[in-house]
This record gives sequence, structure tokens and C-alpha cells, in this order.
Amino acid sequence: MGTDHKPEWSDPNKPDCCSSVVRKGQDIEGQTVSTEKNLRFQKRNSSEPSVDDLYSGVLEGNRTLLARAITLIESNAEQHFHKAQQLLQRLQPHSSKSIRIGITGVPGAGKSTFIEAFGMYLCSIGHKVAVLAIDPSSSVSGGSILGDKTRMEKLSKTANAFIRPSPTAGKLGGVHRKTREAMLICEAAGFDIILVETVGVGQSEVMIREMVDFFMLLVLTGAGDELQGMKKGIMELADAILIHKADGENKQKAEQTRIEYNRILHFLQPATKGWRTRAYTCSSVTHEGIAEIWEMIDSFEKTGKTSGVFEERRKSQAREWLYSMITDQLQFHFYHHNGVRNLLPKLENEVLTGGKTVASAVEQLFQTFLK
Ligand SMILES: Nc1nc2c(ncn2[C@@H]2O[C@H](COP(=O)(O)OP(=O)(O)OP(=O)(O)O)[C@@H](O)[C@H]2O)c(=O)[nH]1
Ligand SMILES: [Mg+2]
Repeated sequence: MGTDHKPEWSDPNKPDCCSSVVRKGQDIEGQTVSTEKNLRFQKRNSSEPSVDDLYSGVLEGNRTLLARAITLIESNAEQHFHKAQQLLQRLQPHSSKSIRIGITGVPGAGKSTFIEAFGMYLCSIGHKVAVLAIDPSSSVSGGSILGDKTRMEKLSKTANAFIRPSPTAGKLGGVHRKTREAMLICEAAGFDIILVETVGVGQSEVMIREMVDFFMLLVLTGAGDELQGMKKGIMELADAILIHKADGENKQKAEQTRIEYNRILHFLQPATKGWRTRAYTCSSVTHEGIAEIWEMIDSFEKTGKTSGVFEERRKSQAREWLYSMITDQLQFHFYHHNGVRNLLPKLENEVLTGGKTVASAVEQLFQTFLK
């Protein structure tokens, strides 16, 4: 109590005269949290930009406010969720003129190096490029973007490019929702090409396919075995397969691999109606093939827009997003319902000991939830 501050009128003989006192900062691992630090924290909080500031900042392409807007939608705090939704509601009408491109591949396939080369090329021909990353392991590892930032050094310093690390999962919709909303914000800020990178480890490809217009898979050469083992399902999600690192001694092999992939692709279901998925070679070191990749994507967009397939996919993605968000919210509210929380452990126990059927436990939980 010696370090607590009491009002000067307090009676020194009555140590408990005050119901509240101003207490010195807590020590954390030997460090005192100073009042100065607390003040800075309060100041930072109070200077949180308003929805109006963020709205006009994003539309003007102000990078600081763009980053703050994405931070807001990524927040797991409930009060931020509502503020973020207000912002998105206002930005939505400004955010459809873009192409969303998903890029996946095993670790080391060269995705980040490719995005650096491809992104620099796109900026050089007048586009504005936003790069978003989805890291399926980010909630555990904290994300691999630190390594990526160094791989995308030139791009990260380019005025017409914007790179954003992976959001971590959380309640209220998780990575899925956050990436989609970050795309909308980047589009409203005038980015006309959105590149979404994810490590191909199996679980993230389907998720990324559901939020992009064009999806490509980066693979390596000499992949006879890999090709055998590659899941048909993943190849059927792709609009293009890039045999990457087609340079030096690898160039010849890459060409052979391309032919082999094309032979297999011929028998597979195409990912997009009216578009034939093919294999291409390219190198992010020599930049050979990079411009051709863009030409191919450009022709994909034109073909799809003429036939209506492009718009159709966007609509079905919006529908899927709606339903997946309903499911997320239902789950969230169900498991956070006080009655359900109290009852669930008891019912789980009864089910496990054979005293209750699963169906009657679920029925009881829903009766509690809906009451
Ligand atoms: N020869 C050659 N090497 C390349 C090329 N692209 C990338 N590399 C090398 O491949 C290695 C992996 O590249 P990254 O871009 O980090 O690969 P990644 O797929 O992003 O890897 P993760 O982020 O770990 O999934 C690096 O050492 C790059 O220098 C290329 O076109 N040619
Ligand atoms: Mg990478």
C-alpha cells in the first residue's frame, strides 16, 4: 500500500478510508509500466481513426489509413467488428473493378519470388497491385510473412503496390472473412489486381479458390513422382499450372514437365467453364514467361466477361460467403450462449457414459439456446 496514492485530505491513520486509490503501475518481469506509457496507450486508442476518416482515406489511396482499415477488419474485438462493417458497407460500392488472382504451391515453389517479379511487371505496365497472404498455419507460427517481406523487397517499396501479411484466425469469421474483406478494401483503394498467396498444404486451396477469379498453381520440374502423387482435385481447381524456375539447367526439364502436365490436364475437368487449363513455364529470375502469364490471365478475364462466367462466379462466391458467414455466426452464438455453456459438459458426459443419446442431448441444447 506504501506506493498507492491517496487524496491529500485522507486521514493517514485510517489506511482503508478510500474505496479506490491510484496505484503505481504493475511490474512486469522487472519492468515498471510507467504512467507515461499508459498515457501513450490511451492517446493511441483515442486517436483511432473514425469510420469517416478511414472511408475517405481508403478512397484517396492513403496507405496508412488503408493499413489501419485492414487492421480494423482483422481485429477480433466485437466493437471493432461493428465499426468495420459500417466501413465496408460504405466502401462496397467502390470496390468491384479488379481481378483477384490466387497463387498456391508447395513451400519453396517460389511463390513469393514469383509475386515480386510478376507484381513488379504489372506495376510497370500501369497496374496497382495488392498482395494478401493466407497462411493456414499462422495461428500457430505467427505467419511466414517476415520471410516474404524480404523476398518481396522491391515490390514492398513500390508506390503502386501494397503487401499485407496473413491475418490470424479468430472468432467472428476467421481468416476467410478477413481476407475477403481486405480484398474489398484494397479494391476500394484503387488496386485493380489482387494477388492472394497461400502455401499449398492441402486445406487452403479450396478456400482460396472460393474467393478469387483466377487460380494458379506453381509447381517445380523433375516432378514425375510429384505429378503421380499430386491430387487430381487440386489440379482441377487451377486455371493455370506454372512450371516455375524454368531457367539455367532446369529450362529443358521444365519444358518436358510442361508437356507432361498438359497431357494430364487434357483428361481433367476444367476449373472454369469455357476455359482450358494449360501448363506454362516461367522464371522469376530471368523473367522469361512472366509477361505471357499476364497476357493469358487478361485473356481469361476478357473471355469470362464476354460469356458471363466471370460475373456468375462472383455471384456464387458472394452466395457462398453469405452462407458460410451465417454458419460462423450461428456457431459463435451457440457456443457462447450461457445456458449452452453450462449444460454442454454435463450432457457430453452423459453421452459418453451411454446415459443419453446424441440426438436427445442436441435437442436439449437447442431448447436451451432457443428459449
Ligand atoms: N532458379 C530459380 N530460383 C528461384 C526462382 N524463384 C524462386 N527461386 C528460389 O526458390 C527459393 C524459394 O523461393 P520462395 O519465393 O521463398 O518460395 P515460396 O514458395 O514463397 O516459399 P514459402 O513462402 O516458404 O512457401 C528461393 O531460394 C528463391 O531464390 C526462379 O524462378 N528460378
Ligand atoms: Mg513465400
